[in-house]
Amino acid sequence: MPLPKAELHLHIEGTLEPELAFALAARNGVELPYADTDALRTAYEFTDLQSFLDLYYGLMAVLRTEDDFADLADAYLARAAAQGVRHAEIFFDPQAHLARGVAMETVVAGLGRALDRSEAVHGVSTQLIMCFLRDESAASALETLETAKPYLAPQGPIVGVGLDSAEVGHPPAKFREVYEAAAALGLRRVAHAGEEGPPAYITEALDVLGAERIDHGLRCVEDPELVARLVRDRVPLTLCPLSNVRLRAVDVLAEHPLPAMLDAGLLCTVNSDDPAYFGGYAGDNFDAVRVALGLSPERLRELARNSFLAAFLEHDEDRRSR
Ligand code: ES4
Ligand code: ZN
Repeated sequence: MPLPKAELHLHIEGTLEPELAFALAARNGVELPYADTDALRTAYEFTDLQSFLDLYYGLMAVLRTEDDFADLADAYLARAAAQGVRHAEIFFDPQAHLARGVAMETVVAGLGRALDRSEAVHGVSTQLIMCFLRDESAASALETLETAKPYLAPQGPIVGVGLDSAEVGHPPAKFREVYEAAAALGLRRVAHAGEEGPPAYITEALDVLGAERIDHGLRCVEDPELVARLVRDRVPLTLCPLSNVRLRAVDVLAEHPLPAMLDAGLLCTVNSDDPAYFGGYAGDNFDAVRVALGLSPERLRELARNSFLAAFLEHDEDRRSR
């Protein structure tokens, strides 16, 4: 039995397996520039974040209808459930779909259909977090938030905002205004920072964007003062070990700083990021760090416990203190 866990760093578009990509391409009459699923998998030779993103955005061309988004999310939730995921906070990239002429309604209704049945069908509770593409303009992010208004909690499934895509050269402060607007709407706030970008981006995400959780945050280890702050303030980090290896943030998994980060008292969680591209889902990431880093059963339980502590779930203590 896999450890029960929450998945907090998962891009739904990154769960598009080659088999489903080809099935959706056929259904929608989209021509893919790969002969077959093997050829597509062979193309997964990333050298950094940008080379991955180029392939990732290209393959999204097959996602066109509400059914496509529902099938994508349902396939992910089934796989996640099989690996012990009981709660998933799922990212999506609305701008990547709007730019292709796919409406917000299509995306959210499709994802929402799968999410609505998830507890009953897969035993996985869910929330949706919309990410702004940091290599697009701040004005585009604001426009996207406006478009998403009918779909925000509590009426809709979107509980929070995030920030993703190409990090270096696009510091968090660029998105101050849209994060202020999101906070005013009662949305939760997270941001990718310190994946490829410097530790200063993590500090900025906390100070300027009010981020409650940092996605990746790996490069905090370069700044002891920042580590001390993250420990003191119990800021969760959503680490993605297999992603870090595939995108070369670390050379090999055995050199991942996760054990040192846990020893330092950081609230680390282990997640899958883009599992169809990086070689595994949440449980696969747990297994990989267990083997490569020799994590003890206590450490693995700590990681699983951290995932629920860091989730945007209502905790018993919250309820009692009301
Ligand atoms: C992403 Cl690994 C990663 N980093 C930044 N943005 C992303 N979007 C999807 N996967
Ligand atoms: Zn990510």
